[in-house]
Amino acid sequence: MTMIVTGGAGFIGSNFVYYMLDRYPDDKIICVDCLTYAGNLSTLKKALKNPNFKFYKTDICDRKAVNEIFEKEKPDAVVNFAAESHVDRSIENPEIFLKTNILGTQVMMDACRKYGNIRYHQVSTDEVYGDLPLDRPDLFFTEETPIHTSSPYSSSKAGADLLVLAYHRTYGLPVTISRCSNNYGPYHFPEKLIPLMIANALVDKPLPVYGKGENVRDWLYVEDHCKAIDLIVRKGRIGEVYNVGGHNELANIDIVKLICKELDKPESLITYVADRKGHDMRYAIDPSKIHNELGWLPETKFQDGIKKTIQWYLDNKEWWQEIINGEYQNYYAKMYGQR
Ligand code: NAD
Ligand code: TDX
Repeated sequence: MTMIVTGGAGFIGSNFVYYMLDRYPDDKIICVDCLTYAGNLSTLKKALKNPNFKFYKTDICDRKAVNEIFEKEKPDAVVNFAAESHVDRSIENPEIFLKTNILGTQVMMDACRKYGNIRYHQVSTDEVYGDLPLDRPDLFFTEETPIHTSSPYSSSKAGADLLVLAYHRTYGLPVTISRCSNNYGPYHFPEKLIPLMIANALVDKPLPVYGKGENVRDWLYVEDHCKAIDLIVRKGRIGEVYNVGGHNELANIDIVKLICKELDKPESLITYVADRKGHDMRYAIDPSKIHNELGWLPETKFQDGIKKTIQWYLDNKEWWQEIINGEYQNYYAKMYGQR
């Protein structure tokens, strides 16, 4: 099979590229990524040596360039990871989120239609369901939970999801959607909670916890997400949405304390800062559908996954230090300077 993977130079996309090259040595992976601040070619260094891997530095909104790739590579399937993915950035500047996340999705699906009704998978998020209250631990997101977004980011992802389902119903495009909870693991960009806290703790910088740190996220090791997507692409029912999550809810403050403990750093580094606007309280996925239909279960326990992740950041300092020494400094000063 030849598969186009968009956003393959980012966090989850790159983990997926490596997972697929390893699992299916005869398949071809064509990565399409325009290398925004979040995309990093050094992440794909090993993949670039593999003859079954090809990289195009291309914007998914660029219809002409996307069509040329489809003509040349003749893909059997497309998995769309490419997106603006950071909630805080979407609050500062929503426009690029609407462009990439919605219009980019449209361009990719139009190419799928044009070149033979190609199988299309959309990588979405649990954030499209909004949030759950902290005092109702009995509630979970199912695929039937109404879309009810909070941020420009989640609204753009929800818009894309609706478009994907519309392309299925209107044009018969063979689509699936996965809605996953928070991922963690190697190559996670250090603007996100876990890698940011690891990077700051290692140099004894303050650890900026939003609000009271009570917000809960449902954490999943990135490789478990990759396995779920692979299963859905190969065996999922066309036109369906699958929730992906590991029943692994943790409050932000507990994660930050755990990182301090693992790195032997004092909790006095923790600094409570102004809350995120519209901050979602709790995400929690009910993964029964993907478990019952496709046999998926998360394999990495959080205690093991977080240790592996911290070790990866210790072993790969040059990867993230190069990032935080660049434009990231301006980002950090703007977002955290006066907070
Ligand atoms: P990321 O920000 O680390 O990577 C995004 C990648 O997309 C980057 O390589 C970037 O260069 C590329 N990209 C952005 N705009 C592009 C464009 N216009 N054309 C081509 N490439 C473009 O994101 P991530 O955390 O790896 O998330 C990947 C996908 O998974 C996103 O769709 C996100 O919404 C979804 N998701 C993420 C999580 C999570 O916890 N990180 C959870 C659920 C779903
Ligand atoms: O400095 C911080 N301090 C802090 O308290 C940062 C960066 C985050 N937080 C909090 C906000 C959230 O409650 O930590 C939690 C996690 O924040 P993020 O890492 O920004 O992730 P989140 O907003 O939950 O969104 C992530 O999961 C769903 C991804 O970034 C999305 O792309 C995905 O769809």
